[in-house]
This record gives sequence, structure tokens and C-alpha cells, in this order.
Amino acid sequence: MHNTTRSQDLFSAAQKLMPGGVSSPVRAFRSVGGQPIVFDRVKGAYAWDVDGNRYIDYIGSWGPAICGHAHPEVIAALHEALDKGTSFGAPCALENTLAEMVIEAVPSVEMVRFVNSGTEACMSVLRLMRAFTGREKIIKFEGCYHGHADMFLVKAGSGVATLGLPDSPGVPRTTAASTLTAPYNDLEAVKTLFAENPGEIAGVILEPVVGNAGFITPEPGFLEGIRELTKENDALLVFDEVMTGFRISYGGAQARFGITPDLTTMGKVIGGGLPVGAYGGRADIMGMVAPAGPMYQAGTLSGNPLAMTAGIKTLELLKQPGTYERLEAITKRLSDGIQEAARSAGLPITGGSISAMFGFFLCEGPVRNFEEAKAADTVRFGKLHRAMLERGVYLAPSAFEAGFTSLAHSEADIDATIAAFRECFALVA
Ligand code: KE4
Repeated sequence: MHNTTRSQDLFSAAQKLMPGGVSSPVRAFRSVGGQPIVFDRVKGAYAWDVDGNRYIDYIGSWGPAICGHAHPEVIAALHEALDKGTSFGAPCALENTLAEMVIEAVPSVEMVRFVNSGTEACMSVLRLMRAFTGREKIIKFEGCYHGHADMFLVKAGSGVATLGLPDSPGVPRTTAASTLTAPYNDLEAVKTLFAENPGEIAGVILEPVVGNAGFITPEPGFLEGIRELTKENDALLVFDEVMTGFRISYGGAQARFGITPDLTTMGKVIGGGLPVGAYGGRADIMGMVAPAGPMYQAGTLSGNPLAMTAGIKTLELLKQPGTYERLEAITKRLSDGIQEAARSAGLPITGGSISAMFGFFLCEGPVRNFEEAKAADTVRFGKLHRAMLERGVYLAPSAFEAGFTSLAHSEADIDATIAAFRECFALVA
């Protein structure tokens, strides 16, 4: 049993200071049981807790650490930027640089606006959809998570699903009424919503690969079908690539699948571990954003030089040849190893990987939507999670999250992780 005394003391104290002792609900380990691990430092593929235990980290700060935690070149660039100040509240050349990189990489993005989180990006893009179309209703998919703005907390994924919350109190009924939902991968359901709400739907927002209901991939034809339906109904298509952006490929899921939405939200990776979100897309739509146009959105720390620096360096590292081939290979080997380990222990499992994102459900497959994901054995997952933690492997503390690899994960790390899964699946079988 590994010693986590200091984590426990700190977490007990934290619970008197902050709701649930955390700054974000999923970190509280509520659905897997046991006490959260309090981190002391991270480097590369690893995290160390305050008791000195080392973990192979498959969360990577929920996506930003795709080059490995505290990459030396990112840290060096930040040290240099720090001496010039931490925030200007005025235009700086670094915004131009990161904007050019995002526009050059992401097919749908002709113009971009930086904000400070994925939530801000998604709530801003929703306002933009409504401003551009003059319509109020939106369609989202059950289990997809687009941050914690009111209009998205309807059948949401991630922490909302993890905690089994009936969405959230505090969201006005009128707000929720404008958010229509459909099962992921269900084109017929979307067609019906458009037919039942003619001329009222501003657009559809979705995770092009779902990472917030566990890992769920689009069925062949699903993304193409949504693209067609939005065009036929003069509605906008938004890919929420906060998680998939620069992870599924350098151009995101849209580049990998060859589907170009009208607008895209981003976050996580483009901040390289510092707070950055962004939304972007067709110039005729983005031209509505103040001060170019009438749709208001603002932010004190948006585009600050530190966050821009970390994002620029991270994308420079990712742009190097062979990056995504390596991420694809190690992640597929890990995912295949997890599946084989579970089946050797006689456990039902379904899942897979795309580039540096993977996931599994402890149930028979396939899992094509959130309803089917809920069949997963979350109790057994909790036992697995704790057993893996004791063996130095840090998995997302929820059956309804995806896992993330990085350029820092070595072949030896993957081997050690698969070996730990073999032991732990046998334990929880
Ligand atoms: P943030 O506001 O947390 O930066 O981004 C919200 C968001 C929007 N869209 C997608 C597709 C996302 O995955 C997220 C945030 N992801 C979760 C992890 N599933 C963040 C972790 C947390 O909430 O602590």
C-alpha cells in the first residue's frame, strides 16, 4: 500500500477551504472513491505527489501536456517571456504569431479570438452563432461537454456525468429550453429536431471525437451527415475541439476526418499548460465579434504574453515531422494492451484510440452514445482506478473521461502500464 498521508492531510484541510476541496469537481475522485492525490510536481510523462510517489500520468492536465509536462523548451521560453512582464492588457506581437499558427493549421479557421478557457470559447461561440443567424435554439449531444456555461449544462458529460448530476441547479428553465439534445451518432434524431423547430435552430455543436462521456468515436457518415443537415437548414456547425484540437492531428479532428465546420472552439493544447481558449472560423462570421462587429465578448487576460508564449512553443514542437505518427503508435499499443489485459481476465471491455486519445468502457461494446456508455461497470472501474494508482499509474478518476498520452511517454512506460493493467484486471475480475 503506497503512503499518501500528506495527500490526505492536505485534502482534508482543502475541504474546509474550497467546495469539495478542489478547484474543479472531477479532481475530487467522487466517482472512483478514495482520496485524491495531491500533486507536488510534474515532468514529462510523470507526476509526483506530496508523499514522493511517482505516477505515469495519462491525464496530462486534461490535455495540455501533449508534449510532456514542463517541456524544457516551453519552460525556457516562459522564463524569457517572464522578464518582459506577465500581462499587458494591450496588443502584443505574440498574439499575431499564435493566431497565424492556428489559422494555418485548422481548416475552418480564417480568423480567431483568444479567451482564457474552453468554457469561455464555447459560450462565446454560442453567442456568435445566435448573433449571426438571429436564431436562439442550439443542438448538442447527450454526454458531450462544452464547459460549464448555463446553456450547455443540459445532459452534459465530464464532471456532470461523473457526479451523476441531473444537469445543474441554477440554470434557468428558459435557458435550458433553448438547448435541444440528441443521442451522439443519431442522425435521424437531429433530422427530427430540425423538422420540429423549422427556422429556429442557430446551429449544432459537438465534440467530433467524444472525450467527456468516456471515449466515443463518430460512426462512419455521422459527421458528414451533420454537416449536410446544418447546411440544408441554414444552421451553423461548430466543432468543439477544445480536447481534440492539435491532439487528433495538427489540424484537429476536422483535418483528420476532412469535415470543415463553420466555427471551431479550442483550448488546452494551444495554451501549452497556461490558460488559453479560442474560437475561430469563417471570416464573415468572425467579423461580427466586437469591436469589428456588434457581438460583444471581452477578457482582461485574453492573449497575455505568457500564455501565448507557451502555446506558440507547444505548437512548434507538435509541428515537427513524425510527431503524430509516434503518438498514434504508442497510444494504439497501449489501448490494444488494455483490451487484451481485460479479456485475459475474462472481463467485458470495449474501447479504442485515435492519435493521442484513448478510452475504454468495462462493458460489452459497441458504445456509440452516452446511454450505452452508462452500461459500463463504474464500480469495478473505481476499484481498478485505485489499484492502478497504487501501482503508479494515474488514470482519469472517472469512467466518463478519455485518457491522454504525450510525446514524453516512452515504450517502457507503455509496457509498465500494460503490465499494471494485467495485474489489476485480475484483481478486480
Ligand atoms: P475548460 O473551461 O475546462 O478549459 O474547457 C471546457 C471544455 C470544453 N469543451 C471540451 C470538449 C472539453 O473537454 C472541456 C473541458 N474538459 C474537461 C475534461 N473532460 C476539463 C476538466 C475539468 O473540468 O476539470
